Amino acid sequence: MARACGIGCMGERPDAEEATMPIPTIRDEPHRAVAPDIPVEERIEARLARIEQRVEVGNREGRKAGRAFMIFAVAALCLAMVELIAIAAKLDNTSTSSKQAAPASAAVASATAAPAVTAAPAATAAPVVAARRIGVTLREFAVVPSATVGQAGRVTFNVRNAGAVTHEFVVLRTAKPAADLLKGARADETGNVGETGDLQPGQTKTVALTLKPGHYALICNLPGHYMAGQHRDFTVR
Ligand SMILES: [Cu+2]
Repeated sequence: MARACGIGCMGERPDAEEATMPIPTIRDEPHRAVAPDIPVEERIEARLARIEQRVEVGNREGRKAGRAFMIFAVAALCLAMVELIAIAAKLDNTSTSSKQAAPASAAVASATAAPAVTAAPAATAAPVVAARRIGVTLREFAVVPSATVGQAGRVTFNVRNAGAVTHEFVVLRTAKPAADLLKGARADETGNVGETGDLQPGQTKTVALTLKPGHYALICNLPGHYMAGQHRDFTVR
């Protein structure tokens, strides 16, 4: 009896042969039942074969489901691995960035510390920072700018007469030293690039000038004031 071995023999047949074989259904049974000429043994055998086939179909479906589950499980595992790697990378990044943060803050500390070190000699020496806004104090008989070096371009002079008499503020572009401009009783105003006009005691006026690099003289040219020493050298870089 070829079929007697049952479920255990299923592996003997190749899958391709199984696939082409028609699978009998329960609806076939009444036809067989109305044929009493078929011997009982054969009918049992046929029924066994059908049961076997059904079991096998079930098995195949089960295997398919198993394979699908395996694919799903592998995919899930892959996703989990990818996520784990991503988290590990993120952790690594944060640890390296925190490592980099330390030198960065150290650099900031040194950067802020550096001017403090250089500030001490700068305070004793003449100011060398090219300024765009310069405060100027006028008094008898001096011109006192907050900086003697201006930055080329737009320079704003905020001029205040801190004296007891009227003064003026004149900017001359000249190669000569501010003390060497005397022509008669006053300074030669050749190269005048701007001035405030008369400033009464306590008065303040702002003059914004576009200055090219070079040497300048800041003076008050009211009668006798320049000769009295009311002038100052100024440089634009
Ligand atoms: Cu003056």
